[in-house]
Amino acid sequence: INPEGKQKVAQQIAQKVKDGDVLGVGSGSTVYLALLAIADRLKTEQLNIKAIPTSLEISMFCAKLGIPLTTLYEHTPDWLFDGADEVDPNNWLIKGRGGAMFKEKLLISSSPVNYIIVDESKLVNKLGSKFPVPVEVFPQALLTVEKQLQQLGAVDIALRPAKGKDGPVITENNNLILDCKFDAIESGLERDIKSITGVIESGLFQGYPLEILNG
Ligand code: DER
Repeated sequence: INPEGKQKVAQQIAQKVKDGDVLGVGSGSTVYLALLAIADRLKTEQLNIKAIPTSLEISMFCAKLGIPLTTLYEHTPDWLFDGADEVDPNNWLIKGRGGAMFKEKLLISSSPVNYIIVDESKLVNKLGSKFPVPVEVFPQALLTVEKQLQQLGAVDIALRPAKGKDGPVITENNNLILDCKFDAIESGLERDIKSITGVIESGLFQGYPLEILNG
């Protein structure tokens, strides 16, 4: 992890903010740095901006920083910034270490411009080499989804455990997360995973219009 790199891209994002922007705001620690940099600008500039958050923790942080919140009911984003766990040479991503990949993908797919802010530790030649692909699953569908993920080539599937409470992580959509390791991630895998009934979303992003900002 390169703190200077993360700080650099955070500043780059803050400099992109214009008066009137509705921002899609992803989740994770790099996004936190970008929000701090944006809040710094708000201290000295009149910027009428709104943030559409992708998680409870981001909503709370924006509120704490005085960055006004809005929702997809009222706006779609003018542009978005978010982090990633892995980026490969195709600009495919693995996201979802933070468990917010449903709203992250919803916002990314509703935003015309998407900046993915990373440091070089996130860049990989082979997607899946450092992180599993998280899959959000309707709880009662767990067994049937697991079987079908294995048929898609998942070689190791783990129910994500909660920290600070017994039992599994429960997402903001009241679902569970299966962390899935694949030996190879080919084109179409995101679509195949999503086509399994009981799968809500995955943290695999293939073919989205993304601009990678690497500190
Ligand atoms: O959970 C997510 O998708 C986050 O964006 C994550 O992948 C990046 O988090 P980081 O900036 O803390 O590494």
